[in-house]
Amino acid sequence: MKIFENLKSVAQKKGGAYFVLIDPDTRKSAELKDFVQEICAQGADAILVGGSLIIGADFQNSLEIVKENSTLPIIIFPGSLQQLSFDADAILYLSVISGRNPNLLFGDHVIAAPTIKKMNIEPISTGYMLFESGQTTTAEFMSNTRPLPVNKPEIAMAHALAAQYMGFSTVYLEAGSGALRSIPNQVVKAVSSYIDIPVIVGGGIRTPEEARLKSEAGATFIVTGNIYDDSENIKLINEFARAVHIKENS
Ligand code: 1GP
Repeated sequence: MKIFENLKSVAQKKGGAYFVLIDPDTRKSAELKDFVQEICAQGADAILVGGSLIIGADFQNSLEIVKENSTLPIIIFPGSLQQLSFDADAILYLSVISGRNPNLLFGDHVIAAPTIKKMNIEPISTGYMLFESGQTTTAEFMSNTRPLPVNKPEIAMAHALAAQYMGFSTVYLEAGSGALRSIPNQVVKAVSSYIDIPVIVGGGIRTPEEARLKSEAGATFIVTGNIYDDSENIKLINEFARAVHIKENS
């Protein structure tokens, strides 16, 4: 558990840690190289790679480029069993606990486990909780599950606590990539203060201020991805990182 333990220490020290998600479909090789270098130079804490549905990109090829250009931990955020690579340091070993799709609760995991062991990448057991966020997201559609309501924090709290009791290392509160609305701060707060394992929050976070409020609400790790589809925004990585690192920049 070296990678995840280190990231928890980073978050503890800085008041939160910031992850940038790379969807391999969104960048050509040359742009990907520059993007990875910017993520590292501008103070993010880890790189996630993956997508609910990858259509055009070659996952392994993208991972190679990320690895060649990164000084940060590289964590696969898998949308499917096809998204595995020797070039990652770790993988979010996701169970979609907000839903009741058996393969995504404990099915694909059985198929992937021997490969993950062979590849020697660190599995980070993650209770993945999809929330409704204003419209159907790719994650929701592809997982064939119903998202959690945002106006009933007690349901989310019970799911997260069950995840902790079952031994998950973390829970991921997910609004879905490009979500109209990110996870409400009061839901982040309700869940984070109710459980003892770290909370990852992502989906639809568009400004550093929004990221800071989630960090202040108790999120341990903040993820953004979509915002950088517009290359103009890449210069904002440092602002996001500083916003999440609330202990260093209060
Ligand atoms: C999606 O939580 C991540 O799985 C990031 O979401 O792309 O909306 O930032 P965005």
